Amino acid sequence: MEKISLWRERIDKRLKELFLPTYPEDLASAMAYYLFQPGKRIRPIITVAVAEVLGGDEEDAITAGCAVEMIHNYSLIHDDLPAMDNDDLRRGMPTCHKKFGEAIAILAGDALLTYAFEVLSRPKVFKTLSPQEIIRVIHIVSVKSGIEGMVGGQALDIKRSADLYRINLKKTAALFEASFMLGGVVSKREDLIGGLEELGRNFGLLFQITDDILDRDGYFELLGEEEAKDKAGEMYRKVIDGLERVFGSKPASIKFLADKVYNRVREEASSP
Ligand code: GRG
Repeated sequence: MEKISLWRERIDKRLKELFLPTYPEDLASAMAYYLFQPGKRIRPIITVAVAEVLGGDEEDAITAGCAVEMIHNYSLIHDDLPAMDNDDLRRGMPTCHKKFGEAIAILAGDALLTYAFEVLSRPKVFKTLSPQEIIRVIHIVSVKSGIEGMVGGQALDIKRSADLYRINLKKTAALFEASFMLGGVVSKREDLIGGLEELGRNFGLLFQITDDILDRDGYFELLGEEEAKDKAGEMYRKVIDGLERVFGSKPASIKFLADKVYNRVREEASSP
């Protein structure tokens, strides 16, 4: 979809404008390493897609989404570390700690997380948001990325101390909840925030289940291929039904994103 490619280009451009660190050189390079690799940018794309449907300022949505993208990339740096998944490759390239060493990779993750909040609170970074709305953005991003959200989910995952649903709800879906909710805040539609949060939750769970099916772990291991695919179908339908409930229609751009995520396993199903 043409519009989504254009949003992705604008997100990449805005990330470059917002990202200013240059010193210490190795730390700045390690922070930039994942952030400027060609990721899908699905989280900021969701924020701008929601804002477009609700009449919010797209550039402000992109800015808020860029902060979430920084947090997403910090989480990948830390997730790849020897103390966590101990991965050598990410997106087909050496992981951050393989390239820069473990200590710098830890610090790069820390600095990218902190930098997201520096960006969100930077003077005049938003054109249309009041100070209260900016605090609302910061609060949503904090809650969804911290102990109540992604970091809490990662801890549950490491300890295997909750069921897969609860782990995924926090580890993966929380940042998607933030992405949908931020589109609502930028559009000054506080009345829709609960619905957007639920939509983000279901979208995030769909994203994680399809990822598990492709990687043959998580839900794939727990339920087997057929049931995991049924579960993905169930989550997809929840997303599509949620669109109608929240927006009163099925916005083509958001439906396109849900289709793209779900099609990853639909196509899988038809491949030998
Ligand atoms: C270390 C605090 C901390 C959290 C880690 C994101 C995460 C939590 C772990 C990564 C491993 C994993 C399977 C996460 C589930 C979410 C997921 C599939 C992330 C990958 O996101 P994509 O596909 O990545 O959007 P790109 O490369 O497109 O940016």
